[in-house]
Amino acid sequence: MFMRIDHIGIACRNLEEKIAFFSETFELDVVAREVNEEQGVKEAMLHIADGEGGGSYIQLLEPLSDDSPVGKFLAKRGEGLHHVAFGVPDIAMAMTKIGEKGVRLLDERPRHGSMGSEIAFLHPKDVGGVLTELVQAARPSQSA
Ligand code: MC0
Repeated sequence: MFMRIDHIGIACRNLEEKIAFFSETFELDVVAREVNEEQGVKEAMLHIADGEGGGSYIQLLEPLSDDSPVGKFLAKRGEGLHHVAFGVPDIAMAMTKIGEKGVRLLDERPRHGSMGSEIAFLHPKDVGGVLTELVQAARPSQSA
């Protein structure tokens, strides 16, 4: 079901500072920046590698407000690893199959994610304490 790790999401208080650190330290290019109002984040994608079905990235996340998911996470746990996102070929099918196994889906239907992807989250309490995201990458013609 999982094709690859699409990205790991890292929560931070200052996006520009963290972009500078990760891009300089690990020699990674920023390939996308976005404000996602629905998710309450300002974010940047740093490219690591390309693989079957899409690339893999570090995603840096700064909250748009204190009561957003990332804002609450920062207040409770501080900066650090926020979620792990797995690439799937068909997100609707993956959601159905995983939901049938008793894992709580945090989204009833796929939502808009980075770079034209479709995303859905799984409850961290049902996945070993790790907030887990499913990602169906945009087809090349959609991501331009
Ligand atoms: C909360 N918990 C986490 C967690 N966030 N555990 C592991 N990793 C995380 N990131 C734990 C808390 O410590 C708490 O455990 C319990 O879950 C309930 O948390 P809460 O602080 O009371 O907050 P809730 O329940 O209101 O919300 C938590 C929940 C929420 C995960 C359901 O944040 C959510 O729906 N997240 C999905 C959307 C999201 O995160 N969007 C931002 C990234 P204890 O033991 O203390 O009870 S958007 C994104 O990434 C997009 C742009 C993309 O990839 O393209």
